[in-house]
Amino acid sequence: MGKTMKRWIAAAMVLLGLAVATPAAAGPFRPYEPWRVTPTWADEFNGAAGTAPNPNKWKVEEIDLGDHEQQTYVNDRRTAAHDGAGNMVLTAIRETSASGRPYKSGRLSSGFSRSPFFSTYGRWEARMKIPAGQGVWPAFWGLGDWNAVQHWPRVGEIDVMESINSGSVTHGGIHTVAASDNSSHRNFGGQSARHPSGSWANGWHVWRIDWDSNGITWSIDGAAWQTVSRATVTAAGAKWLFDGTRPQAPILNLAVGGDWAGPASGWTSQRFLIDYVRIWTPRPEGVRKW
Ligand SMILES: [Ca+2]
Repeated sequence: MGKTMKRWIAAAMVLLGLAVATPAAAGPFRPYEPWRVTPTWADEFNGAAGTAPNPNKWKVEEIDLGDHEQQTYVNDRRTAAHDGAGNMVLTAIRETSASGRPYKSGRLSSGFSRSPFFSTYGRWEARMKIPAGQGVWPAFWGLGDWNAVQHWPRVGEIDVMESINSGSVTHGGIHTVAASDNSSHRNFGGQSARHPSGSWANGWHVWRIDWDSNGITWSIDGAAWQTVSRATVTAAGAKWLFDGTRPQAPILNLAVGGDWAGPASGWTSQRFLIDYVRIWTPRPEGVRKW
């Protein structure tokens, strides 16, 4: 691709509110070396087959959300349970919910569990087998403390992995607010490389973020594909909501439909498998230098 074309695309991305991954200005990307972080929280999902998510780690949310999503998140072993083989399985099923939505599905949030877990900086990682199909929208992501900041996106959101439909690419980014009014939605991030054989839903993959006070880097299977830096976000007139005072809580869900993915069709059941969620925090001497 020519330099002019690259510049044009970069300009277009800025206009669209998408950050161009430009860590070069602040030095080369350096993910955390393993000894720079220490494990602080994890779920290996080793429960017996058919058992519920650990309530000390996850709240099975029961909620209807907007955006034309077609699922009701229910507390049901059919939509959220261990498989007995080391995985959590979130299943979307075509079955009318009590509120009249055409699908039921599962959503787990650590922030509303019996022992709410929030974390700042470090490494977040999950090994997952995502589904593909029209209208599927699996996600592993983080949300700030909703009880403290009952406003989206001022609460802050980090999407480690989102995939819609075919899963040919996956998405990662942040949602924040404009600095000017502390309210208007701004997002930064983009999509991963296209999977060489067609879909990231073809098997197990590991999605990760490395996060410190200067930015967040996304990777798949150990290969970094995007960095959104604090400097990029603030230079674009948006707030960096992802510092030490605003820890995030991990969430796993399998949404159906919505304005982004479009209405579901062509299937009656879809399974989103999660082998583990592991979170590390930096050792004091381990702050990444950019
Ligand atoms: Ca496991």
